[in-house]
Amino acid sequence: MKTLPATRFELVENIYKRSRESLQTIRARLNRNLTLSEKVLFSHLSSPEHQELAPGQAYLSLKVDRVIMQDATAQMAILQFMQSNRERVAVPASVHCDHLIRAHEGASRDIQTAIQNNKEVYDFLRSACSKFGIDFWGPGSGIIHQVVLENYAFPGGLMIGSDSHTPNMGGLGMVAIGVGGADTVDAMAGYNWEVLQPKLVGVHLTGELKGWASPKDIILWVASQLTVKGGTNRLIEYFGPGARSLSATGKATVTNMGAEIGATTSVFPFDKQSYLYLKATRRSEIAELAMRNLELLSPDREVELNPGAYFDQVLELNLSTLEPMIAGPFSPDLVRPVSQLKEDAKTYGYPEKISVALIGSCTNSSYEDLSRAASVALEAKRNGAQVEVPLLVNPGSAQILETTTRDGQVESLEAVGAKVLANACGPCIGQWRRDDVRPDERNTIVNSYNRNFPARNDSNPNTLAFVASPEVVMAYALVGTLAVDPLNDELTAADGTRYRLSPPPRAEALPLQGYIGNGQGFEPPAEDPSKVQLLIGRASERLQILEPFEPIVEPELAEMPVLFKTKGKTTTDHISPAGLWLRFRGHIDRISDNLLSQAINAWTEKRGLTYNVYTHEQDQPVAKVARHYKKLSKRWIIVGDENYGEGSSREHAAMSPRHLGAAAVIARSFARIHESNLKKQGILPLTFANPVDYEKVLQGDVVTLEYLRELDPIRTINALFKHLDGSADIITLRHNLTMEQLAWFHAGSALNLIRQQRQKQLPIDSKADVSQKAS
Ligand code: MIC
Ligand code: SF4
Repeated sequence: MKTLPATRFELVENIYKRSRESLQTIRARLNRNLTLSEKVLFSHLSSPEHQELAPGQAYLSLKVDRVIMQDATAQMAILQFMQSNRERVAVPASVHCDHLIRAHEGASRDIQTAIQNNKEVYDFLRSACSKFGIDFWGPGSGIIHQVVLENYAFPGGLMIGSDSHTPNMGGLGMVAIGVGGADTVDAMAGYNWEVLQPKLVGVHLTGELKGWASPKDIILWVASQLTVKGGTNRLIEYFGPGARSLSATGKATVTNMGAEIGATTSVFPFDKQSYLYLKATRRSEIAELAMRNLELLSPDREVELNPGAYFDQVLELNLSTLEPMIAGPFSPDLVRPVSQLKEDAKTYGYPEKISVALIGSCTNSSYEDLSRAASVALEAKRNGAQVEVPLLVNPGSAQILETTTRDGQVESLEAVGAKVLANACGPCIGQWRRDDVRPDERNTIVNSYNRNFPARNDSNPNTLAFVASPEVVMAYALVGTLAVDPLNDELTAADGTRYRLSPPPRAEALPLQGYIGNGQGFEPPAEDPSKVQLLIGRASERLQILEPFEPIVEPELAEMPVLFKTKGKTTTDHISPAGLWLRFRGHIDRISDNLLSQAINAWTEKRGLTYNVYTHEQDQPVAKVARHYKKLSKRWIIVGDENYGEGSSREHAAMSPRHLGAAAVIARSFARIHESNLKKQGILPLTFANPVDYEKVLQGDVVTLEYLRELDPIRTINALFKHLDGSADIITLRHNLTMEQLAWFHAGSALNLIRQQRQKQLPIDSKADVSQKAS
């Protein structure tokens, strides 16, 4: 029988032991009570005695317990890991094949198609995992965050993952942080990993969810309070009796979507519910161990009694008064109660007819989620109703699908017309072959995913996506329009029966008969890695061995053209769209053709088109102009608006600009992961000291940047912007690079620095370039 994967008991035991020792040192230093997140972060410090502690200022150097990657980001992560010249990963790690499966004909056919179409990528990842000691989860096993929650997450641990929704594991008391692939390489190559010490936001939950309200509404409410940039460099810690009333998977929904407000991560204390979840997912020993170590896994008692003294900001939410919410279009913080949407649709002219409803994704596809949606479906069925619009369901994992098939939820959903897709990201990341609307048709969709940026789900910027809980999405599928409030209005079934939906009962959080179906698609690494050959084709259009980036030298910073100035929201989906481009995630040159193709040009308002400073041609694709500058050996810059790089962890949004010649991105402000990705890849992320100076950047400008030789204490740089009419502006910019990050820039990238350091340590004969071994 195949051994099922798991986090080893001894590993967790050692981590708790080490945590206890580190916390003793920290308590002696700080002499005050600690929040849960402080306990977990500080207990993972590489040097608890000497680490400078200053929220919002100090970089914490941390020992990571586990790394997770998904197939769309693992390719670059592993290609970079190969540059580090290490033979095995230094910490436990896993790769999950979930992003490359395209939804079209239903689960099993779509998985077969994916296996054929992505063969070389899967072969590469499988062989690399086997060789480097990484657990591999093949297509059909499930979505990374669900599978990791089911198998690897444990309370009090520190995990990083090359996906922004890694904080999902905060539902189980783990501090889990989304990062770019280059960061995962730090940990996998055996180095400490650094993150800016976040400020702390406490969310005090009281009361209990009632009626239609669900965990999704908690995070939508928090998003409405903090907005998409309000969580930047902040860690959100939930606590209080309301927190203890939520299931582990419900908590994971909340922490998962902390990514939508840019939070470093979010976390809940370990409690009875987390204990039960661990037990139900074959981890009784770890559950008992966690119970015995409760003080490491929950805040000190005084924190709950007097939160204002321990958090930089405290939000109060009484769950008993929470209403079901819906967010959108185009931004996850555009939130209102469901009861207000029909009016908003009229006021703002949203297309009322819903074209498709979708349930699932890593955020909302637990046993409890599908059970609640299935209860709504059952009630509708009893009233003779069917869905009015297509309803697509992507379960989170093989375990969820098999268990809910056995227990009847899948049948209830199918009975009203739902179609079950593969256990994968599917339409959540634009892997959706949509035949029902024209590619640019204005239309409305409703889903239980987490993001609703333009063009995300179906590459169509005219699709308006609204995000709500699975049960609310199910209700909308039954009415097919935003013009009806499905939770309060009277509904009519196809045969004319009038009925009202009653709120679904609180569902079982865990299956009474236990979970089944875990471990499908799992492949452990090889016992003898020397026998494994890396499979990477030479002429592949999907995979390209990475060449180290050349350092940017001082003379190159003179008279650099502004390639593009973005206006408004510029998420990583605008900078490096996913969907069809996921195909090229392992090929830096091919994927770079998508650069900024969804971003709005601040001068012309046109999407993805820009001006060539040298040929004076207007409305050219951004990548084409960048390639022209590269050919002329000119470095260039991007100018961004607020919260530039919001959303995902995909480092392609930093690597493509680097590959095509960017030296800097100057923005009003940055999202955390993207800013860090830029630094890692050797691009300077700079902000306007005076944000209104953004307005001074004109089409056709060339910029000369002061070279960052060493850290200037006030951390400003001057930039000379020369305009086409011969006038010029000197603009003061800020940077927040540390000495070490500046060294990345000087080396050409963080990885170049790792390689240099490692080459100094290695004996000559083990310095062979991995690229030559690959065939
Ligand atoms: C997303 O939800 O945007 C993604 C796709 O999961 C990304 C990762 C990626 O682009 O591969 C994320 O959230 O980091
Ligand atoms: Fe996949 Fe969507 Fe979750 Fe990203 S948010 S990991 S695309 S399911």
